[in-house]
Amino acid sequence: NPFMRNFSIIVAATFPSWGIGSKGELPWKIAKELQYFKKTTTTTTNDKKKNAVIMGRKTWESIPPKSRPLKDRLNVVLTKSDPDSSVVQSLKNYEGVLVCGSLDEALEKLSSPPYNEEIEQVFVIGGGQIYTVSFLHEKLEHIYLTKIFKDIGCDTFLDHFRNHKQWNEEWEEKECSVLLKAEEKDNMGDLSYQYFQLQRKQKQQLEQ
Ligand code: FOL
Repeated sequence: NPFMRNFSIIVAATFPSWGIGSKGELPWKIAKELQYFKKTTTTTTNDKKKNAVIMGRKTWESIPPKSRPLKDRLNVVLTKSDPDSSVVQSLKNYEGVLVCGSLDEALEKLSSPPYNEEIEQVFVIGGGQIYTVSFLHEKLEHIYLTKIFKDIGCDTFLDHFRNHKQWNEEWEEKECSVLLKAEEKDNMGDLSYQYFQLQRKQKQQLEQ
């Protein structure tokens, strides 16, 4: 579908082990990094528009109940459960949450009225299963990656980067003035992390 819209991924992962989660939660607590997530996914250039965040059902459940739906953003939750199931019914109790059966269905809905006018940017925010599908999608444009330089024990990984060690042949760090560096202490001790923006390399660059 040529009218399907582009989207970005936003993810924080341990580097170089590419862990993203443990026991259904984020395995670290970095308040400033979460603020960066909030700011990046919420900010729009047109103040009449909102962004959309697409997530899997398990990621929805991992967000603290007081923080969900993520405010000032359209929350799109993916589940393969039957529309009549209790999982889907309870999701529909939340106002402004859109439930879809697949990433493609979500992107198609976001490409048609009223969302095509109301929604400015689309972010996939996880988790593991949804990132895997997203990395293979031709409409994926940018990756907002936070590398956390610590080998924290995880049970969920960014399989695409973990398995394709040559991922940096396909993706390049975007030249951007807002490349931020940060260091902060968390409750597990010293932790350093860094924000990256990746974009797909041009065909010509790939052939070199
Ligand atoms: N990407 C990045 N860079 N960092 C993340 O922590 C992250 N987390 C997810 C997806 N992509 C990410 C999924 N997990 C909240 C909690 C977990 C979560 C995503 C979001 C959350 O509570 N967000 C609030 C911020 C609340 C706060 O500042 O304490 C929000 O409004 O976005």
